[in-house]
Amino acid sequence: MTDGEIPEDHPRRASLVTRHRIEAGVEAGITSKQGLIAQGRGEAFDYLLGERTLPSAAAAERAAAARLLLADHPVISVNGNVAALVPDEVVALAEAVDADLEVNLFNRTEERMAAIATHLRDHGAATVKGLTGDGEIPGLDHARGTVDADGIGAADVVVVPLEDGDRAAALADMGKTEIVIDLNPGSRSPRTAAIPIVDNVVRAVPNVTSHARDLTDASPDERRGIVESFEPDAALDAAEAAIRSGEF
Ligand code: PTJ
Repeated sequence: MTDGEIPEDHPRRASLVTRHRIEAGVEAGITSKQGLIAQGRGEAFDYLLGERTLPSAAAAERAAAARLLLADHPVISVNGNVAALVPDEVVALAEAVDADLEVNLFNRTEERMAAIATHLRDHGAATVKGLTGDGEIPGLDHARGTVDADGIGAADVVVVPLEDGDRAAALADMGKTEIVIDLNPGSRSPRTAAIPIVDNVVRAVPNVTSHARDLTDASPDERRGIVESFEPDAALDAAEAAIRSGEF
């Protein structure tokens, strides 16, 4: 089944389209089988959040856009789930904020690295980093620690969508500013981030791009003001409160 074959008025259309993309990602050798499980976990949180962008997440998305526009060398990290779910959208975000795209995988194989890089190029990416792997994030004993020296290795701001928490902590230890997208407000990654976005990556990435376009002509002072007025702990608390109360 393709996205187009799922009826427009199906009440669970967004969820079915997302599932289909992840499934197709696994079949194409882009997404790992564990990615299916990660998607299921994310869906459960999305359901509890009402499958919408909370006002606190919208504020985080605007702060993320402002921070990316202020960055000297922003990099968007892409794993197998992100490549399957939002390939056009990450390319558009990279263009809007002049960021690099870098493939970085937990379950790293040369085949998946190459398949994801090709997939991103097919979706319009001019350059895709991550294949050189000549840099290292200290303190990580798995494949996520392998990065490009002139990519994540040299970045001042890194967008980290959907991942396990230890790289997020290691990047923070390197002094990098992290923007994390994760539907679980209790997960270690958003709790480590300067800007945690508790939203589905399929909504979050286009939202950040649209804020970035809106802020194209904003002054550095205005952008800094947006970043400084964002409160990460309050955003995480608001997401947790929304889940606990069940009130949408
Ligand atoms: O492609 P690889 O090899 O790098 O592997 C990627 C996965 C995602 C399999 C790997 O990083 C992993 O196992 O991650 P975890 O530990 O399952 O964490 C994934 C986090 O992302 C969880 O906190 C989920 O709630 C969250 N998540 C899942 N789907 C989405 C999401 N957050 C936002 N949008 C989603 N669609």
